Amino acid sequence: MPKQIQGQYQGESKSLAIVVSRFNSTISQRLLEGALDALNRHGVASENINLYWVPGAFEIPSVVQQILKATPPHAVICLGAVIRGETPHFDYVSAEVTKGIAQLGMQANIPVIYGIVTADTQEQALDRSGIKMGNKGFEAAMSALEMISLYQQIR
Ligand code: INI
Repeated sequence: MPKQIQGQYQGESKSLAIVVSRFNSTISQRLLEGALDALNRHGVASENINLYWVPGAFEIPSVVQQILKATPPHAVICLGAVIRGETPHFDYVSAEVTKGIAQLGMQANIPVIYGIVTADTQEQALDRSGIKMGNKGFEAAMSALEMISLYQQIR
């Protein structure tokens, strides 16, 4: 039987940074509520959560980079919504934020969690932020706790 290593959902004495974009704020506010709910239910003290607001999803990676350089928490959760609409802006913004978060996650010693909803329509985005298909913010926070624990076990 192989030794199996997996993360636990243990929030006590864990510190988290949440970087959330104001663009499409109806959605990002819901993602934030989901994330805070998950963290609260798993024992993360609210004074151990720092919330950073940025104008749009494009700005998320650069702020995460600053957080990583300053005093890194146990994990960073990135939340935002990129909606296709009718401009090619969607493709640029969604590609950059996705690539940026992935690169930072690879370089950092802490988990950097991708909680960005990318959707064709606002309705689809709402579905993924608590209406029909779960809340991606809640899921991102759960992933953060699991990954913190997994990183600690690897060390
Ligand atoms: N920012 C988002 O977070 N979501 C979007 O859907 C979006 N679209 O499609 O334009 C968006 N654009 C703004 C962008 O993130 C930057 O804030 C802006 O370009 C300034 O750098």
